Amino acid sequence: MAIWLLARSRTIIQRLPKMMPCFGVLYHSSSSFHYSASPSSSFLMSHGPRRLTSGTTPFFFFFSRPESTKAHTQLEQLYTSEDDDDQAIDFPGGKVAYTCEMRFISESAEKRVPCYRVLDDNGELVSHSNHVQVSKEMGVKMYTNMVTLQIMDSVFYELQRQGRISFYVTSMGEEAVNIASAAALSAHDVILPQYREPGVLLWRGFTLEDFANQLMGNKADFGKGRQMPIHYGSNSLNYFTVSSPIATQLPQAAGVAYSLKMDAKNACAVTYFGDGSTSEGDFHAALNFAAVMEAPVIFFCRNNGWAISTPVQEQFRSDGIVVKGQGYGIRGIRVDGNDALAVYSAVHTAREMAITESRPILIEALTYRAGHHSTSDDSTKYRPIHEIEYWKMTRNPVNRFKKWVEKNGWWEDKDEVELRSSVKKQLLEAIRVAEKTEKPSVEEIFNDVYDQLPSNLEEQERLLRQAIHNHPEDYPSDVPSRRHFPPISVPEEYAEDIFSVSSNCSPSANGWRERDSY
Ligand SMILES: Cc1ncc(C[n+]2csc(CCOP(=O)(O)OP(=O)(O)O)c2C)c(N)n1
Repeated sequence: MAIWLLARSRTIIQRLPKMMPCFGVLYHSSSSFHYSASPSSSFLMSHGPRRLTSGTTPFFFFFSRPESTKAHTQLEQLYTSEDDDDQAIDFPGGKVAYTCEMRFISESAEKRVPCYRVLDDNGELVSHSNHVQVSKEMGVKMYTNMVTLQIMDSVFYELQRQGRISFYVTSMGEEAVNIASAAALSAHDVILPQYREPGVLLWRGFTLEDFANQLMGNKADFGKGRQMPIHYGSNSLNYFTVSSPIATQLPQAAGVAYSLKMDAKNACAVTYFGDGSTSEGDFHAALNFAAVMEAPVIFFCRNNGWAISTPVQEQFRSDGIVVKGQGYGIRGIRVDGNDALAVYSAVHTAREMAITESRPILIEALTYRAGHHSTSDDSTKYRPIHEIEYWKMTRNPVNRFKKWVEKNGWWEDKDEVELRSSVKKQLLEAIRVAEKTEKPSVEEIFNDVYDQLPSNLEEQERLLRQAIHNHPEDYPSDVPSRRHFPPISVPEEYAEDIFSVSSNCSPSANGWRERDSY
């Protein structure tokens, strides 16, 4: 009887989703790695997370989880056969077949995972290429953005060499990765970047003035001058601010994606990172969390061969990054990152899958960091110049895409000349204005974290102002100081260090506070 009851209750639970859709519905979708269907994007809206409320009853949250995202059912299909049911261990997470063979799983597959491409090096469509169509308008916009990014890189890099900004990072060689991936997304998708994806922000509408303001750390910078150059961010463009510690953006992206899913948004989170970032614990935590929570997030890895001076051969022993997805139950694809059409197609399709099937997707884009790591680096010290030249010339993603738009009759030499001269002009003007714009005032360093400034920060602010007053030659002259402070009282041990330098400036003299700007 007890067994019958147990069996019966199991059947009822299994059938519940069909009887009561609010308990979640089982959907059929392909669990293979080949994806060709284009499911409706309204799927999540109609079948996404549901919240039931009924009078005074408590809240219940139910998520309809597409069958294909359940790792245990996938594993069951992989590792068990229906014939030898009694030859399997019924383990939490699914049955596992027994074997009498002592066989260790190989550390690598016989063949490396192939790389999906659409265009060959001459910008010709490869035969039988399976890709998402790109209109003339889209193709031209992608190309002009790639060129704009190239020009930004060369001009801002020079600016740093001239000492007019303190630091810069180029995206040279990764223009297709930047622009084509951005083009395949919706403006509602939330971006959690590393630092080598300014093209995504450019595509979304961050202006040349916005870039110049951030690099100069002036009053118009959205970050109020608090960050090093290249730490861009924009609330309105759904672009999280770049943070220096690598890979921290990955678990955050899993969380953002989970929140988008809870709100049944027709959007996903997209996070970018380099091959080096996959050695951080955050990469592994993020993938596992996203897989288990079925979070709609695209993990976009720019495998550009190098993490500063560490080549990928010294970074990991796996077949790149794409295979790591499988270890966590995440679908993935390896794509030619220098082929804009392949990147566009892969991201476009990944986005559909992530949202409609509520699942994470891992994309590994094979590309090359054709510039130095940053303006603090000289990459010729650790890699051969001919390797850099090969990627810059033969495998250049911008040239390859240009050939394709030209072959389509969408682009001519005169368009190229006009575009390059107009972008350069706009950029130089943006820099001229940004350079003249006043810096944010000193108090901005202390604002926006606490509602009420705690006493220790108040004290730090006073000390900073004092230091600026005592050493004005070490601080920019265009930093205004507005906040008025009551007379300072400083503990004796600080007083000696800070105030001994200037005789006419003591805590009680207070003369320095009357200056308007430093
Ligand atoms: C947690 C952390 N460790 C180390 C660093 C120093 N660091 C800055 S960039 C970088 C290399 C990152 O390489 P990769 O992720 O491959 O990106 P790429 O620069 O190649 O685009 C390292 C180690 C850091 N910023 N944060």
